[in-house]
Amino acid sequence: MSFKKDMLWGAATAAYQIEGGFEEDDKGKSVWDVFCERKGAVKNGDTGNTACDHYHLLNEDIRLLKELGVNTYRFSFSWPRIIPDGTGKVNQKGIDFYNKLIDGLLENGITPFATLFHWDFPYELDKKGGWLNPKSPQWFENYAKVIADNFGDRVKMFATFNEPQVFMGHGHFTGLHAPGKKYSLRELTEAAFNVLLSHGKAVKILRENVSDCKIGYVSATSFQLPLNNTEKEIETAYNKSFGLNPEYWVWHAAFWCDPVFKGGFEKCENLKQIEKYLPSDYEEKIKTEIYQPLDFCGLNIYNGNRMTLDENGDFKAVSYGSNEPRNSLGWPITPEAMYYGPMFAYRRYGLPIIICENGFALNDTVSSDGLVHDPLRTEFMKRYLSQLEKAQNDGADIKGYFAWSFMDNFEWAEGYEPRFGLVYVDYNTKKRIKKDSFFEYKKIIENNG
Ligand code: IFM
Repeated sequence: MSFKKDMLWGAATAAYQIEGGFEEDDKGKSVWDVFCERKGAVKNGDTGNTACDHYHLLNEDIRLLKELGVNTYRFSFSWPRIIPDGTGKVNQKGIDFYNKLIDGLLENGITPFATLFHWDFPYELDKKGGWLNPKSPQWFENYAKVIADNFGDRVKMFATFNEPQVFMGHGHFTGLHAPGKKYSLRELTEAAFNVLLSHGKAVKILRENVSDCKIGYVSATSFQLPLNNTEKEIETAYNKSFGLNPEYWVWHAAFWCDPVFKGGFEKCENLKQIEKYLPSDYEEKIKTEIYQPLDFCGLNIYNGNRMTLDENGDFKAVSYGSNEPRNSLGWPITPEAMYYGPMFAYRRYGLPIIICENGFALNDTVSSDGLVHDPLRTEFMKRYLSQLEKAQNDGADIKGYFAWSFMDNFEWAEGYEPRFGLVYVDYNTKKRIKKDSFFEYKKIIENNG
């Protein structure tokens, strides 16, 4: 395998999943702090209160990143750590923590890549209606300005949102994630549109206040994967991947990505059913407020849906076999998602592609030799990366790859059981152990493939 010489090789995390220090140094509560207290909300009653204790073990974690050899590290800022009430007074101690992180990364030659929002919404703002409040885009804009003013001299790579599909879909529709809401379709659409407006405002503020920065937006993905690769099948898979299904639109790439990357939804029959919930001037708002020039399209790719054509040449789903391999969360393993995903997204949006997350959950254990042997994770990574290389060779502009995750962490409603890390975390002692995949990924980085 071989990638372009300026390839970004990174590892990713998110604030709530690793930091801990949930009520230290004047941090405000996030919706996740509150959600975890609900009985039965998170498996085994787990919480992110201490998580990996990254808040205190920051220097050790930076040393590990250095040893891993990544040239970039993707982390997220905790909005309520920086602005405890969500708007208003800035918490200097929160700023100090991220300054230590950013300076430590830069001293070690690692480019910081910061996500503004990876799901830990300020609880105080949730009490005011959260994303449903028409003021939410201004709240987010104000937060983005604080980020720009405090870190923009050193952080030059940003993503506004991580996987809006998931924090809206699970947080505000199924109720499985914080804040656990079950909105009506009308409420959901209004809140989702406010998220899109917030994205637009944040991009503008970052551009105005941070010189020479690169800004993107990170989508969850669930691409359709043609089984036989015929031209007709590929076309059908592409169209279906970006089709707007009115019942499931909150999970769809087209709803979340077309306004941001293309400046509007493609006209289709199904759009009519969603339109009734959107503001009457939504097209204008997308063009003037949401659609801001971006530098990259961030994709989180774990798997996709296999498909083929039926005897009439129409779309037909191919189910994933019950005897085929899965990760410990039961997710299918479909390496070809790492080919078709970037190919389809590049074709539609024409922006450089960064794989912002890709990884494999296992119930890793420490062996009697004190080490963690995870050959399946390495195998997974190699198979997916070779598909990414194929996409690059077939013309997609691939700029980077981030392993999810740098270390084991709090997997939201699933708690601590699924482990995605390259570094094992003993949650009792907080001891870190480099897994075999850590060393394998290090070799991949050293060889640029
Ligand atoms: O852990 C999550 C992450 O926060 C968002 N993307 C998917 C990962 C694995 O589920």
